[in-house]
Amino acid sequence: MNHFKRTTVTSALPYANGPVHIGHLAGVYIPADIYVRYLRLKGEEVLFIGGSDEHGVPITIKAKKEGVTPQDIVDRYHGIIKKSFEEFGISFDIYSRTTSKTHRELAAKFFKTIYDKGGFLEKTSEQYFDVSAQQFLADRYITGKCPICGNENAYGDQCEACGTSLNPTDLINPKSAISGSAPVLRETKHWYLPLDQHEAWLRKWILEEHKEWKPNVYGQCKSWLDLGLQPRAVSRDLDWGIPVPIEDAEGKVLYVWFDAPIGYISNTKELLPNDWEKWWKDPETRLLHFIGKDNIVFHCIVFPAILKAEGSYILPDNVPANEFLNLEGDKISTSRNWAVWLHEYLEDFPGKQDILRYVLTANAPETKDNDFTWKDFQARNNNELVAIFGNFINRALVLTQKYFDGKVPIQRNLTNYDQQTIEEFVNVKYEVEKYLDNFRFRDAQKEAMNLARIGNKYLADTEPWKLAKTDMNRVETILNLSLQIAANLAIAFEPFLPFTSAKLRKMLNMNEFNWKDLGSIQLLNAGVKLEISELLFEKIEDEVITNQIQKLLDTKKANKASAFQAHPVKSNVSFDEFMKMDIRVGSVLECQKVPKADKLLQFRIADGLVDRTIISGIAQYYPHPEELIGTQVCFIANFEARKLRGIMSEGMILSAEDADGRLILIQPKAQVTNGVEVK
Ligand code: B3M
Ligand code: ZN
Repeated sequence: MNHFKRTTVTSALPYANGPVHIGHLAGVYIPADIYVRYLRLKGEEVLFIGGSDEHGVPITIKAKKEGVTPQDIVDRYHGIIKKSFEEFGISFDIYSRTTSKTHRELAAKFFKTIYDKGGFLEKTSEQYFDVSAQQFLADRYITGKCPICGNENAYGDQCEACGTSLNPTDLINPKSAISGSAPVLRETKHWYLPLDQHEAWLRKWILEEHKEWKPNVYGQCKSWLDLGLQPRAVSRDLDWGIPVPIEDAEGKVLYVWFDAPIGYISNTKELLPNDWEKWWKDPETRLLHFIGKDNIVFHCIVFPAILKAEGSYILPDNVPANEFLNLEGDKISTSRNWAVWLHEYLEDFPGKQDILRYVLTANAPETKDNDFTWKDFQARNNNELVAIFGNFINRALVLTQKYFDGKVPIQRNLTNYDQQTIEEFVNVKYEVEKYLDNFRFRDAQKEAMNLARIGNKYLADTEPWKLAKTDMNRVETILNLSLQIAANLAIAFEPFLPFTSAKLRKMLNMNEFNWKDLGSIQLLNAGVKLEISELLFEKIEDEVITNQIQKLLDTKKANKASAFQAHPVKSNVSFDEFMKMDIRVGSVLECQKVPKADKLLQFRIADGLVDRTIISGIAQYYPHPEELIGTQVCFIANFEARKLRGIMSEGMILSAEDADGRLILIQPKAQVTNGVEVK
């Protein structure tokens, strides 16, 4: 690690088609910000790059829905997102956007350089074309009947009813979402990044040379690499994006995942027009990408392949991706409005950004998905920030006010107990560093909190208020050391709680501070007058929390009502019609993921007669399919057999769809004979 001269830190560029919520903060922006602040405090050379991702199909769809231009959409949300980040103290050196001129030029130049080197494949394929609108259709612009579950409104890339990922040509009776007409297949030419040709060096680079990457990141890369990489198209037929900069490419733009990561570089260039290259090309620069888990393949495989193909750039040294944050036990979802939006939080909790920062770090989804709950938010505020951190600072300041007129008292002879306390908090520094260096932010923050615990214990054990009657010299030393601990807290918490640290520094009259002073007991000079203290944190009452929970319950209710409206009761069926459907129970003999289809599970079912294979689009809800072996499921035995991803599927397995779209298998509660009917 030491051979690096400087560090370039990037954090994922959020799509500018909606505001940001706590999941974004917890997964990406807070960890990145903590890390950058830590490096800055250490005096290291570091650059923190952010920006909005302003291309891609979802933005065009949103614009169409609202009857405005895509540019209107990104202008609106870029502003909202940028403001939220500022308000939460995310300390970007630049927060720009992928519609900037610098970016359009640089992304085009990237493409051209790779193209000129012969780094792309050119391939013609058949894609759906809307004749009346005279345009090719992005996958999301095609709807039709899902071949798996029969949902009439499946999209060309996915059926949202059964969760299956699809190709547009899988849809039965495809329709254009633009004109409603049936699209036709037409030939179109695109450029592909031949990832298969990059596979060998990627394998070596990741699997052998970066074993230190977080297990969730390394594991995802390994499974992608083990499945074998395929060429990926880097262009699209779309009218929103950066035009493919070569001849004969009319109507074609760069694929959003080609241009977006280049945005990190463009934004650096915009910030430092004459000095950007060393941040991206010097092997002595360490490049780090902070992202969420859904972006791993793009940052660990696709973007490195793009950089390598271009030829003059460094590759990331680490990609500390996080898992997802849930909210009160449910997946955060924009469409279901199941989120705590940052701009709404600020309305409800003005000035309390650090509390959210603290709670999100304490619960960061570092190794697995994690849950945010309002009760936990309250408990962490009341029992940790108020009762431990705030309480210690308040006691140290109030006592100093009382006995020394608010001036830092002198430090006299240290006792053994003082020495012991000092040793403990010097040790905190090394622990915090160790965790921060390994991107373990929750543990780092927990360790920093120990400083306040040590301070509280020190005051409780030494009881200066009792000594004040007999031994004022001793009281001087005790309060001096307590204030030194308070100053240490201001340094240790700067990366985590920047607003609190600034307040505390002001109270303690600390002008200069840096990381290497952490552990020192000479941070404050005797005689310095402290500012009148204000409370750093205040208790959050039950009522406030109940209100937030009620707000979420209301959302849930509204969602349930609209789910019923979205799926009204279908028209009646007669008994005979019902009896036509042959539903039976069978045992799962085998169950595994279908290769290269992240939503599909392949079952082998013992149906009491012969065994049969059934494909079901539930893989994302059953991450350990082997655990289903031996259980019984219900299936439609007389469902017409169909071929899916080259596999004959002979039936349909039944699941219940929860309000949030989650699919849960219908399984008999007691063991029954395989092949019996469900009536
Ligand atoms: N905008 C995806 C996302 O927000 C994408 C990240 C781009 S990083 C270059 O999840
Ligand atoms: Zn479906």
